[in-house]
Amino acid sequence: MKRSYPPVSLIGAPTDVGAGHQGGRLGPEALRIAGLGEALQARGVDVVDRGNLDGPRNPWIGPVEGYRHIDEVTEWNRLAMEAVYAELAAGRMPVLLGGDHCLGIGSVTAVARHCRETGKKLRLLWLDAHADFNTSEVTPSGNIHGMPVACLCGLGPRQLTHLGGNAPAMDPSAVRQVGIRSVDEGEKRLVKEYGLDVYDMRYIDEVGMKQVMEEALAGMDDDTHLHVSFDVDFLDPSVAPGVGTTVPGGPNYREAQLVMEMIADSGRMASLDIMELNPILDRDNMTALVAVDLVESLFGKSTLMRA
Ligand code: NNH
Ligand code: MN
Ligand code: MN
Ligand code: MN
Repeated sequence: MKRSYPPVSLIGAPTDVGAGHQGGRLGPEALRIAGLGEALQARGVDVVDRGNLDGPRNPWIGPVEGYRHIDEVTEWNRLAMEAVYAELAAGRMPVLLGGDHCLGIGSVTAVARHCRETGKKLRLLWLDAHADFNTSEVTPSGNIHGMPVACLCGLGPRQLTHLGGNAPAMDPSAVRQVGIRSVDEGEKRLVKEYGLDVYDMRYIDEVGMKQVMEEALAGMDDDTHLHVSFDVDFLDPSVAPGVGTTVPGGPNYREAQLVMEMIADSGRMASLDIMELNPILDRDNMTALVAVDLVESLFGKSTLMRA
């Protein structure tokens, strides 16, 4: 089936204030150099690049009361939330280019608001090696990129949980996490307590990616808004070395393509984050090129063969 896509707006969020390595702030530019906009245009998608958000610089200091750079994180997320919301309200598909994954707070808070206002059901597909469900009490690092899903579910500092006015921004029952293979000790307890639907690598090994994605995408209908939050460290480090927190044993290139193809086939993706790319840790921009390749599949590149 040939599908047509809504017009896309690329939004750069060049910051690494939520991460434990510097360099993620170069991510948006690396994705542009890898040809993200042109690749989507070549697929017939109407693409506008809104340029970069302009937030505070990375102060590069240690955690205070369990959080690193919380005020800078809050300001970047406020900017991201407003930019993403504006695109959705204009009937466009926002594609947020990180930047570190703390930006998922602003992005998904905006999507959740849009869903409430338009009567859509939110489904959040979190592709990541990590559960990103830490709090200031259990975080091993204080880095807020390890906390966005918790914040979205109402667990975290007020300035982040209430970014959109009320908390929680979303219900944990809307979350599907795929690719998970690094969850911190205290974080595990919280993930269970909140009942997150986690498809970890063990489960992927056992039943295969096809069944995992069928399960993760099940139950959506015409009224579902699917938000895909793609942390590039979801991928195995052999295909995607350019991230700050690599974890061995991730999906290989073909498994990742299948994930993207099945999302494309669902026809429900209405917003997207591409997060955690760190060009300083990359080789010849290869991780950005792989990310662009996968995003092309998200927009139906491979489905032609099956028409
Ligand atoms: N769980 C670790 C932490 O909280 C690492 C998080 N890093 C990520 N998450 N890239 O996706 O610090
Ligand atoms: Mn809409
Ligand atoms: Mn993440
Ligand atoms: Mn991650």
